[in-house]
Formats: sequence, C-alpha cells, structure tokens
Amino acid sequence: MQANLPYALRNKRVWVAGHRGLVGAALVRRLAAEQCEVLTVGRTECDLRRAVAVEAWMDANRPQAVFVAAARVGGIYANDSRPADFLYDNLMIAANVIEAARRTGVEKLLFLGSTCIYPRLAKQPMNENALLTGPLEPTNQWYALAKIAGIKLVQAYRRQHGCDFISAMPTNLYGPGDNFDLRSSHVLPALIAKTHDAVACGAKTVEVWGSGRPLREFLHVDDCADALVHLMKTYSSEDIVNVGSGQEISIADLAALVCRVAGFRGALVFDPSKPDGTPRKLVDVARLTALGWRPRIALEDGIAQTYRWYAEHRLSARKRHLEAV
Ligand code: GFB
Repeated sequence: MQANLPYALRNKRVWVAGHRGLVGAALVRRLAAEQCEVLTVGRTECDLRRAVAVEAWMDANRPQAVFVAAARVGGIYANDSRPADFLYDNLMIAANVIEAARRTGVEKLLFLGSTCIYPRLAKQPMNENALLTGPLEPTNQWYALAKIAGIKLVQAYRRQHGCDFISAMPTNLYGPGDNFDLRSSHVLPALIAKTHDAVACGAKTVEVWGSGRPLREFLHVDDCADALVHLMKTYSSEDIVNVGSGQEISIADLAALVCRVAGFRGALVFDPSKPDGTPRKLVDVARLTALGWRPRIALEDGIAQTYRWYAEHRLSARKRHLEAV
C-alpha cells in the first residue's frame, strides 16, 4: 500500500478509544498540542465489545484517525485470575474497532499491543522479529494472545484492504491516573500505594510480591503518548514497533527506588508465594530510535511525579477505579 507520510493530524478528527485509561488520558493530553479535534466516547454510550455499537458510533462521528488505546488491562494477578475477561474483551475491542475503521474509511489507525506478546524466554533485548517464535508467559498468555490477534488484524487489513493501520508495542507503563488498586494494578502503582500507606501509618515494612529478581523496563506514559503521536505521523508499515526506554531494573531495586522517593526507611519483605512472571522483559528500541524518537522522563523523576500525583489524588483514584470495575 502507498501511504502519505508524514500523516498530518492538524484539523483532523482524532478518536482516542479508551480515553479514561492510563494511555488514552495521556494521548488526550498530548494531542492538545496538535490542533486536531479529539473525539472520545464513554463505555455507557458505546461498549467497544459490541460490534453494532462501535459501528453506529463511528458512522455517526466519522473519525479520520484512531488510536486504539482501549483494553482490559491489569497486573500479573488480574491477568492470571480473569483469563476469560482478558481474552474476550481484548479480542472484541480489537476486532470491532479495526473492522469499523475499515468500513467507515478511517485514514490512519494505531493499534496498541504490549511487550508481553513476545515469548517468555525471548532473547533480550526483545526484537520485533521475536513475535511468535516461542511459548508465551502463562500468567498473561490470554492478554498476549488477544493483542497478537489485533496485530495480525492490522497486518491483514493492510494487505487485503490497503488500510493505513499500524501497531505499536509499549513496554510496562506508569504515570498519573494509573490503577492503584492492589489486586489488579501493575507493580509500580502497587509499590507507590503500599509505600505511601506505610509512610502515612508508620508501618515498618512494605510487602513486595515474588522474589524481587525479575527484570522489567518502565516508560512514563507521557513519553509513551509522545512516541505514539510520532508513529502516527511518521510511520506506515505492517512491521510492529517497540516503544520503550531501553533500560531495565530489578523489582527489588525498583522497590528500593520507590522507598527512597517516598522517604520510607523500613524494610522490604518479599512474598515468594506470589508469581514472578516473565524473568526478564526488555525491548529493543532500535526501530523507534531510527525514526528519531527518544524518551525524556528519567525513571526516578517519573516515579517522584507519580508519587506526588497519588498522594494528592488517592481517594478519587480509588473511587474512579471502583466505578470502572
Ligand atoms: O507489573 P506486573 O503486575 O506485571 O508485575 P508483569 C511485575 C513484577 O512485579 C512481577 C512483581 O514479578 C510481580 O511479582 N511485583 C512485586 C508486583 N510486587 C508487586 C505488587 O505489589 N503488585 C504487582 N502487580 N506486582 C504484565 C502483564 O506483566 O505486564 C500484562 O500481566 C501487561 O499483561 C503488563 O503486559 C505490561 O510485568 O509481570
């Protein structure tokens, strides 16, 4: 297919599907600088798991560009304990939005995957070519399979229908507006919430799941949103693109960093009954770097900013999460 690059967002109608989520909200903030019209729709008005609802909404609202940031997401425990939700919801969201985008003639679409699409024991750092070269990590295979199906839909629609659709694979993200609920959150918001609460009530310990040995890469969500807008404007290929910081840290060191930011001087207690998940998950960001994009927010600065956000918003953040469940 022939794509017009760079793709201009100026004066376009741009739908951020999933605007209440961590990435979707960051995209809405970032797109304010693009002089485009940002479209959003809430779940009660348009349930993205229902094809008829998605087609009706897109017919009526006619977006020209779409960011598919809507997804059922969660940390290791949520993924492992709700496999049907993670597989079904994410399959339906991907299929419904991508098919409705084709039917309504969307000019450009960016689908968000995840780095958990790569094999559990993929060579590190994980290159985009590692996709489908080995078995998945069991704790999040359901989510990963749905995201792989979304990637394949994007590739198939490019080949068969000539749609200018692309896919990006963000690494573990964090930032303001994250889910801080301890049962369903990812590790960084969980550590921030636990450490904040430990400081607030004078506790002597903070619990960390697993061995502390797994290695993870983290990217601030505002950096991620900036990278996604960059890809929307400058990239058109069926090849997926990793979005990461290119730097990794062990969970134990991450917990120590959160303690330092919070001024917590107690001890970390590791709970080996909780799963470690993938031993290591660092992406190769050469493809994105070659497109001229680099992250700007250092991990410690991003954690400090997110910690402050949590301290100020924790009551409303918890209420918002309960409403979303
Ligand atoms: O962020 P997380 O839940 O998910 O866990 P994944 C990362 C690591 O942090 C695991 C450890 O080794 C956890 O055992 N950890 C330590 C904790 N303390 C905690 C805690 O209090 N809460 C949590 N949640 N973890 C996710 C996938 O994998 O990555 C998703 O499940 C998605 O599908 C996401 O792809 C990016 O990094 O293991």
